[in-house]
Order: sequence, then C-alpha cells, then structure tokens
Amino acid sequence: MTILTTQTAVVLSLACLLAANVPAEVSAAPAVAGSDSSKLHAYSVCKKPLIRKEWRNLKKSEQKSYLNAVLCLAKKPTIAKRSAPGAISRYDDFVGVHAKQTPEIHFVGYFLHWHRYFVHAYEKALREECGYKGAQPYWDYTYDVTKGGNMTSWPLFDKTYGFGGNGPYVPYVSFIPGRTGGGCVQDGPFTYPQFSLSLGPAPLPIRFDVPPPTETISTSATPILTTTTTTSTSPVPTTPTLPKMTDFFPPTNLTISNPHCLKRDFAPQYLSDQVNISNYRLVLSQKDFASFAFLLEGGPFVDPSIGTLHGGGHFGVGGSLGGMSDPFLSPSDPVFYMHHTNLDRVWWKWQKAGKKGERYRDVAGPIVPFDYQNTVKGNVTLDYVTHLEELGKGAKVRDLMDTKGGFLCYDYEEL
Ligand SMILES: [Cu+2]
Repeated sequence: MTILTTQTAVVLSLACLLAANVPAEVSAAPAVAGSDSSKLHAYSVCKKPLIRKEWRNLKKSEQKSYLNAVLCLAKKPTIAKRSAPGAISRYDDFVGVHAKQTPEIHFVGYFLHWHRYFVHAYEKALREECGYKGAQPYWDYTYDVTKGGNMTSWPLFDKTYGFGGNGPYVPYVSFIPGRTGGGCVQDGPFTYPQFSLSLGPAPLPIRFDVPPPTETISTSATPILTTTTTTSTSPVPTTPTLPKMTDFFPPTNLTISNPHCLKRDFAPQYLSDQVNISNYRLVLSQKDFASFAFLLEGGPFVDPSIGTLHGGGHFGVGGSLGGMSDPFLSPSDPVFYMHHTNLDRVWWKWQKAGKKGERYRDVAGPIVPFDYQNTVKGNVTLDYVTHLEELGKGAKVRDLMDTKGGFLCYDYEEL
C-alpha cells in the first residue's frame, strides 16, 4: 500500500487535471506499467469520477442541458480541417475523425479502447466548450427492448426531452428487415436546419449486399476465435485476403461540405433480435477479452444467428438509410454516443466482474482489421498507441483500460 503525503496528493490531483488536457503518454500511466492492475485504483488519481447515467435516470433539466450542449457543439467552428476539410462545425469534427479512421479502428483489438477515448473526447468537448455540467449519458436499449412498445414512445426518442424520433418511410431494398423510416428526422432538437451535418451522406446504394467470406464464419453458438484456416495445396504460402470495411461500405469524400439533415430509419424487429437480454448475457458471460470484444462488436466472422449489441444499436436506429447505419459517418447521429457509451458500460461491467482486477489488463485482438488469426500481424498489447487526430493525441491502450485509471475518470450508474 502506498501512503501519499499531502504534497504528493496535491501533485497527483494536479496531474489528474492536467491529464484531461494533455496526451495520455504523460498521464499517470507509467505508475501502473508492469504493476499488478488489481491495485490500479490504489494508485489512481481519479478521486471524483463523473457518473455516467442512463438517459431515463437524468432529470428533465439535465436532459435539456445535455441536448443543448450537443446543439452548441454543432454551432462551434471546426478544428479538424486537416482530417476532414469538409467539416464546418465542432460536431462535424467528430464525424470526420471517426470516418477517417473507420478502416483501422473496427474489427481490431482496440475497437473498444478507441471508442472509449473518442466518447471521452466528446464528453470533454461538451463540458469544456459548451458548458455542460454533467457526464456523458448512455442508452440501455436492452431495457427498452424487454419492455417493448413503439420505439418513438421510448424516453430516448422523446421530442422534448430526448433525441426526437424516426424519419418518414422511404422505400429501399436492404438486408435490414422491417425498417420503418429513412428520411430526415421530423421532430426533437436535431431537425434540419437547426442541426446541420456537413460531411456525407455516403453515396447510395450502400453495399449491404456484399456476402461475407463464408469459409471463415464461425458456426458455433459460442464464439470461437481459433477458426480453421482453409488448407491450400499450393507449396507457396499465400497471404490470406482479409476483408476491408470498404468492401462492404463506400467511404465518403471528407473534403466536401454538404449541409444536410440527419436521417433515421428505425428497424424495431432487428433491434430486439440483436440486443435482447440473452445476447447481452452471452456477451457478459465471456471469460476472456478476445471472446468478449469479438462477440460484442459482431461482424462477418461471428455466427449470424447470434445477435450483436454493436450492430444492433447501429442498424436498429439507422436501418439502411439513417446516419447510424453508415460505419464511416455513424457519429452523425447524436444517438451514436448514447450507444457507444452503453457499449463502454458493458465493457466496464465485464471488467469489474473479473477476479483480482485481471480484466483491467486483459487485451487481445488483431492490430490489422479482421486478422483474427494473426496471419498478417500480431495482437494488440497494452503498449499499443492509438490517437484521435486533432481531437486527441496518442494514448496507450494501457491508459484506456480503466475508466478510473487517471487519464480517464468516470464511473457508471446502472438502471
Ligand atoms: Cu466506430
């Protein structure tokens, strides 16, 4: 046990404050490097974590101030012109940085870490640039899906104390069953032109119809990461062709400014098939990070009969034509942050359930997207560095493991 002198404590608190504004490399991380992470909180400089709450647990005044802060961000000028020259607002910056990095940050071992850092940067911008006093909230869709009812009747989509509802129905053939919208959001705070997006939309048709590489789909009910490789009779070893995000979805030209509305395309049946309580429990029951993250994120290698929380949230709200369903531009919909904060909560919950803090240092999964068998490169380690372009400097995976590790300082309140 380390006993801190008052002076050391002051220095550490200052370090915590500074850590919120400086790159993670200079945060308190070295203090835990190579140490037992079960003692991580003993070394932590996070004394007053922000408490992230479920949307319906916020007071009406808190809901209003959160929504107003998002609108404020959409009115502030961009700072991410290098990554996304077409960005106009600070809100666009987040859409642009996500879009730019989409080919590298999904279906990799640091998918959850990157999105944890990204949501943290967004929460920080809302607080520091738009005067928001609270923490980033989350949306527990499993709760709504279990209760049932029309999606537009759920608190998150309330037109006064929520994010507004669906777009009007637009006919379109897609693999998302039972989609009900597709047009511009009609009510609530995020209607056009009050809320205007500059980047995108992606060219249609979005290629949802591209079949995944069938030989690598696991058909087991339990996700298995050691999928068998196809045997080749050729004496020359060949590098397997891994899928790329752009095989499935067209990237957007980020140099063009094109002010447009936010679209939603609710797919209620799809949502409840994907994020129901049994899939939620299956994710949380995984024993190691590789299986947990693999199943939570979903994708073409996961048995399609198993729902995914990540895909469910995106396509359940975005259908085929909504902002949430474009893997590049999905932060176009402010609901993106409610969804990814919920995924972060699920990870937080899973980490907390580990013995002796072992899950605060458990990381795995490929560096190269879809390279689950490490045929191209190895797995992500605690020293792997990721960044957010203009929105956040390099941070080690190690610094993003614990929500109260010092660089990050927040906790969750559950329903
Ligand atoms: Cu993403």
